[in-house]
Amino acid sequence: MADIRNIVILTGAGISAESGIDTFRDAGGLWEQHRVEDVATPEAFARDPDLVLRFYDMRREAIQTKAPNPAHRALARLDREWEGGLLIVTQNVDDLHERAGAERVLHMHGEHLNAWCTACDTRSRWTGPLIDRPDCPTCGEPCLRPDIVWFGEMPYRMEDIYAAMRGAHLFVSIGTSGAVYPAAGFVRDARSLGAKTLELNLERSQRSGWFDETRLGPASELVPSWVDEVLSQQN
Ligand code: BJW
Repeated sequence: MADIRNIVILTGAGISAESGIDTFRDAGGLWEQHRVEDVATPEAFARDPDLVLRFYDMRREAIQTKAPNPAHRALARLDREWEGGLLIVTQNVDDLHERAGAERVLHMHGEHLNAWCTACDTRSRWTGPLIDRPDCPTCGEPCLRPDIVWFGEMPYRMEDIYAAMRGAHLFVSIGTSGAVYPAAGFVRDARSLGAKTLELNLERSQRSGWFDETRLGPASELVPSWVDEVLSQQN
């Protein structure tokens, strides 16, 4: 740890599971109630916008009733206390990292609490429903959609992510199955750029073989103890 200064952390649905937010691919995960291709592609939105808007309205409302868990709080502590570079790249569209107090957070798959106006291309904070086609607060057109990166769309801020990866000494992946690209390939990218790689997950993921080390257990236990370890090396 002594030679580690810059850290990139990738989080996935597993970090929010113990806050009561369903993961995508575990038993009981979201896609069992709604098929991914019915809701998470631009084609699905064009075909059946009411289904997609209702699905996201339901989830936008639900996340606002959830609270950060010890894993989110541990990363927020790391963000406050770590003197080196740090970027928390989250695939999650909830706001639990921010509500725990983390600031160096990048949402590569968008955010439930934003709406994107396809008429004027602005994003607005949005906590209510979209099903009734409210007007965009900027241009007045009723063209708001969830600010979520769907399959086939480009994830956000890839240049910022790769800039952080190029300087990273350690890449840590927390609670993600490694099923969805480009995030699934970050571990391979990080390794080829010279970073050490660590996975924290409830069970082995599709990408476990690509990590230098994998630790298995619930994020609410693994993440606080890893953060203690990292910060104790700094002091
Ligand atoms: C715990 C735990 C606990 C549980 N403690 N752990 C063929 C080959 C390769 C790629 C493609 C291909 N065909 C198409 C593609 C590209 C496509 C893709 O990857 N498809 C795959 C299905 C193959 N990707 C895209 O289209 C992306 N865009 C893109 O590629 O653009 C082009 C590009 C090119 C070059 C560079 C850059 C870009 C866009 C992907 C958008 C993903 N969107 C979603 C839906 C958002 C909508 C919504 O929220 O409703 O984002 S998909 C869904 O999966 C969501 C998640 O962010 C993402 C990842 O899921 P995650 O977080 O890993 O969750 P799970 O459920 O899979 O796993 C949970 C994990 O937690 C498990 O491992 C558990 O063990 C663990 N866990 N409890 C710790 N308590």
